[in-house]
Amino acid sequence: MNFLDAAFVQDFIRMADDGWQQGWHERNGGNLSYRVKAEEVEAVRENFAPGEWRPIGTSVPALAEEYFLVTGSGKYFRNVSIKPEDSICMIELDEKGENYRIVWGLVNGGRPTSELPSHLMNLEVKKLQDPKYRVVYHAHTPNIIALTFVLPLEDKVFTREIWEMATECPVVFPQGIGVVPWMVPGGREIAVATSELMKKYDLAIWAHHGMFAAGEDFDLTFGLMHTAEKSAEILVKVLSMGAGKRQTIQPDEFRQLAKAFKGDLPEEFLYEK
Ligand code: 2HA
Ligand code: ZN
Repeated sequence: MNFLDAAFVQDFIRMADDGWQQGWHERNGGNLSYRVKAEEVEAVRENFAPGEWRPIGTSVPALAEEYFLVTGSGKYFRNVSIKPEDSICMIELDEKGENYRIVWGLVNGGRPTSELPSHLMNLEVKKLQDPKYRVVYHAHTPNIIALTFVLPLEDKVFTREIWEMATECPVVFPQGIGVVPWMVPGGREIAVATSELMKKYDLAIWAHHGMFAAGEDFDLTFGLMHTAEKSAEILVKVLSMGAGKRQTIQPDEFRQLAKAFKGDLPEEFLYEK
């Protein structure tokens, strides 16, 4: 099968384009990765032209010998649907999970996303918890970023505030949201901090930078990012009106919501303000 005809490749490209259309991917901002299923690898294997092994910059033994579709470093989300073979690549990991090689894509040269350590460490944490998780998405979502300048950089504050601004939020991400303080992007240190939070959450905010989302498929992961960012937009509007909140969803109402949706909302986020 032609690589670009594969459904998982088409779905990846559509998600990148959806993110671009949301305005979350200025220039080369943001990155996307997908842990490819074994049968999907076999369906496109005839297209592979393996390159040289290179270090990942971290170690992800639980992902050894797996394949990933990822955006390229310095590449623009704007171009993913226009010239995918130049903008994205498929990589294979070695038997230790310490090196990768490109097997398809980036036809004009280049490397996988600068955030490859964060993507792979997050995908590893998620796979170990639940093998159904396959997608990790990083976007520069402006309203979440704006809030990192005015709210305390605490999981419990961001979770509660984002939950309050849209009733669907606690239903969509009942585990909450983690917050990483400002750190230098692109390396192992921020990857370790993010993957620690991913043990508890599906969403992690990078202060003054953006957000990471993890999910089972493209729709769920994009939907998660979209839902949190929309709720942040509502909070930005409310704060901008200057009067503060006259009324909001109360702790007991969150408990009723949890009951109605047969879920569980951790009490740590339902404190009295
Ligand atoms: O430029 O978003 O975090 C890609 C990024 C780095
Ligand atoms: Zn970024």
